Amino acid sequence: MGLTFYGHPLSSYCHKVLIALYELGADFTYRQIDPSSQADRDLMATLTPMGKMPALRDDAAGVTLAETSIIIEWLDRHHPGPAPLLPRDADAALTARQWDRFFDIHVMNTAQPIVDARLFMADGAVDVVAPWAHSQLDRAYTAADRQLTGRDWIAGDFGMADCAATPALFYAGFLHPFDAHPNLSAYFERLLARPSVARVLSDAKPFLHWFPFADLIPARFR
Ligand SMILES: N[C@@H](CCC(=O)N[C@@H](CS)C(=O)NCC(=O)O)C(=O)O
Repeated sequence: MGLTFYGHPLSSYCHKVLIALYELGADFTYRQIDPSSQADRDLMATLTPMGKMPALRDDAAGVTLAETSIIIEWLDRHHPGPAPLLPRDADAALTARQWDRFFDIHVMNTAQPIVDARLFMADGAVDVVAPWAHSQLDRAYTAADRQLTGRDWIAGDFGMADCAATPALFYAGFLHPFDAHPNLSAYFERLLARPSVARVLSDAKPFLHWFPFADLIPARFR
């Protein structure tokens, strides 16, 4: 009886939850999903509405959870670690949720169509979707850089929004670098220095060659 995490070491959204699990020091079983296995895809379809990774099963509570932000909020509430991942103050928690949504929607989900175009669409699709994605990522990087003025973390103490920011910036940064944004670049280095993040990225290394733009991944991550 305990926590079971269903996911894969390459998956950006799995990184987000794994970072939270490691930050909390949670004891959990890692059930690695094989995306090429129909049985595993069927399993994910029983665990989450869209069959997407990750999922979390909490046997003691008898619940199975989908959606990374919901999973992290559950973990923070029922399996707290040394420091909270969301502020206990309800209004401060809204700010943390806002920046969590920001990185999922305006960075991660904005970069993803470039990857999907390469993986799943006809020749030339990348050239169709990429210009819009690049322009939206510019807007998002500018906004995040401004928010990070005078801050170490995106919304108060390190927390859920920083868990979201890490994989979003990791993968989006390969496709649309953010070196021109000094606060964002320094923030990303601070994220990389956390042991939770180092562990997740180290575990992803054997799979990074699956990323369809693997040639854009800097040597330090491979
Ligand atoms: N909004 C979801 C997104 C999850 C998601 O997109 N997961 C990806 C892996 S990073 C996935 O399972 N993709 C496979 C698919 O779309 O079938 C969350 O926060 O959990």
